[in-house]
Amino acid sequence: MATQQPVKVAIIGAGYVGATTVYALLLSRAAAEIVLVDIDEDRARGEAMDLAHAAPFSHQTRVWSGQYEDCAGATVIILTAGANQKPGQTRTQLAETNYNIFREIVPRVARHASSEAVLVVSANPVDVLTHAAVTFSGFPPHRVVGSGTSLDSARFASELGRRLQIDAASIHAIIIGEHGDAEIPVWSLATVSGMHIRDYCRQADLDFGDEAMERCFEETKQAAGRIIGLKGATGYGIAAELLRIVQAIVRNENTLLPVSCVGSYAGVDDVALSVPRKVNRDGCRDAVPLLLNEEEQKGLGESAQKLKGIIDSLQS
Ligand code: 6V0
Repeated sequence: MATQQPVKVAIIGAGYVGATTVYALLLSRAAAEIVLVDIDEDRARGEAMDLAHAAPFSHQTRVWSGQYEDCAGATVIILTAGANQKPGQTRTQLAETNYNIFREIVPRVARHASSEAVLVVSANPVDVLTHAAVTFSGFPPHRVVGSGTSLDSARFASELGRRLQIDAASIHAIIIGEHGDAEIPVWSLATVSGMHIRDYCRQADLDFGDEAMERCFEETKQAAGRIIGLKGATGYGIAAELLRIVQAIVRNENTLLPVSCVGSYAGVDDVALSVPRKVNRDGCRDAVPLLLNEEEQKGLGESAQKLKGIIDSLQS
């Protein structure tokens, strides 16, 4: 049996998401070494010291703050540097600021990353920045994985679970498209125990019609904005999602996750958005050929057009 190399993860951006993600990786024993890089070196150093003190209670993980050259040898490099949403702001309003940050940081990461490293993008707007990370790194698109709508999908399954009183883990329900206002709930493929949600509700004598479905999706879509309104930022959900993506990569799992990747969608070329893809040591090469209904297919096209417009305007 081949011996596994100890896993090194680099995280660019030692803010709320970066530090919380290290904490999740640490407690899950997902890496042997984690390096934090930030323009604010004191913040990175402070977070690394604080986090290192959690290691003796969990796992011999080396957590430290470093420079871009320390991305060398990392299996996964998470890009989460940049401005975050303020209350009332949309993700796309962050585009220009964070695109310019990516223009600066991604070539520096790429210069030192190994040819097998996978970049994982979570800074917002995540689809636009996943595309930017491919452009500025020169990596093949499948080696740049955007966190995309995995978190929205988790929120969607949780919201459905809450309403149907079923553990979210037992519900298959995904959101695809933009991680943002143009995201699409794939109701046509949402199932409980292999039964379509509507069939399940009919059999179980539950009242869950069009209006309830609409409200369920609206709750899901508004969740991040509500959390930001209440506490200023979101962090735990995305950190858990990033942990899941890192695990799927380093364990070569072939787990299907709705992640963002540059490709062609609904006839729109060279754009990044989320559909379920196999996540493994190679990144996220294979997309699931989803059987969408007409409305969902139309929504995917609108999402792709919207994102293409933002990407084109930033590139011009
Ligand atoms: P934060 O706590 O302000 O941290 C951002 C960090 O980035 C700070 O430590 C900055 O110093 C650092 N930074 C800024 N510019 C640079 C640079 N040029 N080089 C290196 N480091 C830099 O923000 P937070 O951690 O809350 O959010 C980070 C990003 O993640 C934002 O774009 C959020 O919108 C995004 N999120 C994405 C989510 C998702 O679901 N994909 C969820 C939550 C946040």
